[in-house]
Amino acid sequence: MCDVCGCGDPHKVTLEVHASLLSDNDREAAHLREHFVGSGVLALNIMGSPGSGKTALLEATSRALAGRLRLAAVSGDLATSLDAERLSAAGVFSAPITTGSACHLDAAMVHHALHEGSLAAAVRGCDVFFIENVGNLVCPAIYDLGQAANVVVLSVTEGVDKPLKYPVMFRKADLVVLTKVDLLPHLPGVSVSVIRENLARVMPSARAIEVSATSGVGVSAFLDWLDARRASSKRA
Ligand SMILES: Nc1nc2c(ncn2[C@@H]2O[C@H](COP(=O)(O)OP(=O)(O)O)[C@@H](O)[C@H]2O)c(=O)[nH]1
Ligand SMILES: [Mg+2]
Ligand SMILES: [Zn+2]
Ligand SMILES: [Zn+2]
Ligand SMILES: [Zn+2]
Repeated sequence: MCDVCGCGDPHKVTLEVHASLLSDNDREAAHLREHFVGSGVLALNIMGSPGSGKTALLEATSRALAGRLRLAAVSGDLATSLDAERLSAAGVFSAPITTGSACHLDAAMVHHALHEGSLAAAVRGCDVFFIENVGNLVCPAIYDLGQAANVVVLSVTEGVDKPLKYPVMFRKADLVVLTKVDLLPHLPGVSVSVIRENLARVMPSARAIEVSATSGVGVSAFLDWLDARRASSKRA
């Protein structure tokens, strides 16, 4: 799928090339982190499967905040600016990053977007910068984007086993947002307590909240987490 990280063809991208790509990325991510920390912005890497509800969570967050925090975002997808348009309509200053064939965002893509047009000023002046990654539970986990924390969005419609099947992603999560809980009555095979047990098996200190972006249930728990992260970043 991706000829940058080599996930589509392990013969094309050798281990050495891969290691050097990651160290280039780490340098660029360190520079991005200086941007974010220097401007007092909480940068979050929002990851999860396609359709898990990443954009919907950010839309619901913006609506629930009703202007209390200034929000900016980039949305990564292979094609289209649909998510950035949705976020703009929900009151988030947003820009798309179209990756073409890459199945993840890397620090250079985010840095490039940051220095384009009016996004740089918006990010400098915002409280929280959401980096909505390409929908994928594998490759986005290995690219540092200079973020302060990783949020993994996991919808209950994906089944209970995903933490066990994609442990690298969940191990790196600072917060898991279990979304679409309004659909649980229609999913007799899905138990939130089993999802939580599976998260605990792969996450060092599992932290998960339950949200429905559609009904708004649980969005306030995400706002509380945002406030706590902002406070701890400021102290640091
Ligand atoms: N019922 C329900 N549907 C949701 C919820 N969150 C997202 N969706 C729907 O799931 C689909 C994918 O959501 P989207 O935000 O585009 O997912 P993304 O690809 O991860 O950004 C859309 O049709 C949303 O309306 C939720 O909490 N409850
Ligand atoms: Mg999206
Ligand atoms: Zn990949
Ligand atoms: Zn990739
Ligand atoms: Zn720069």
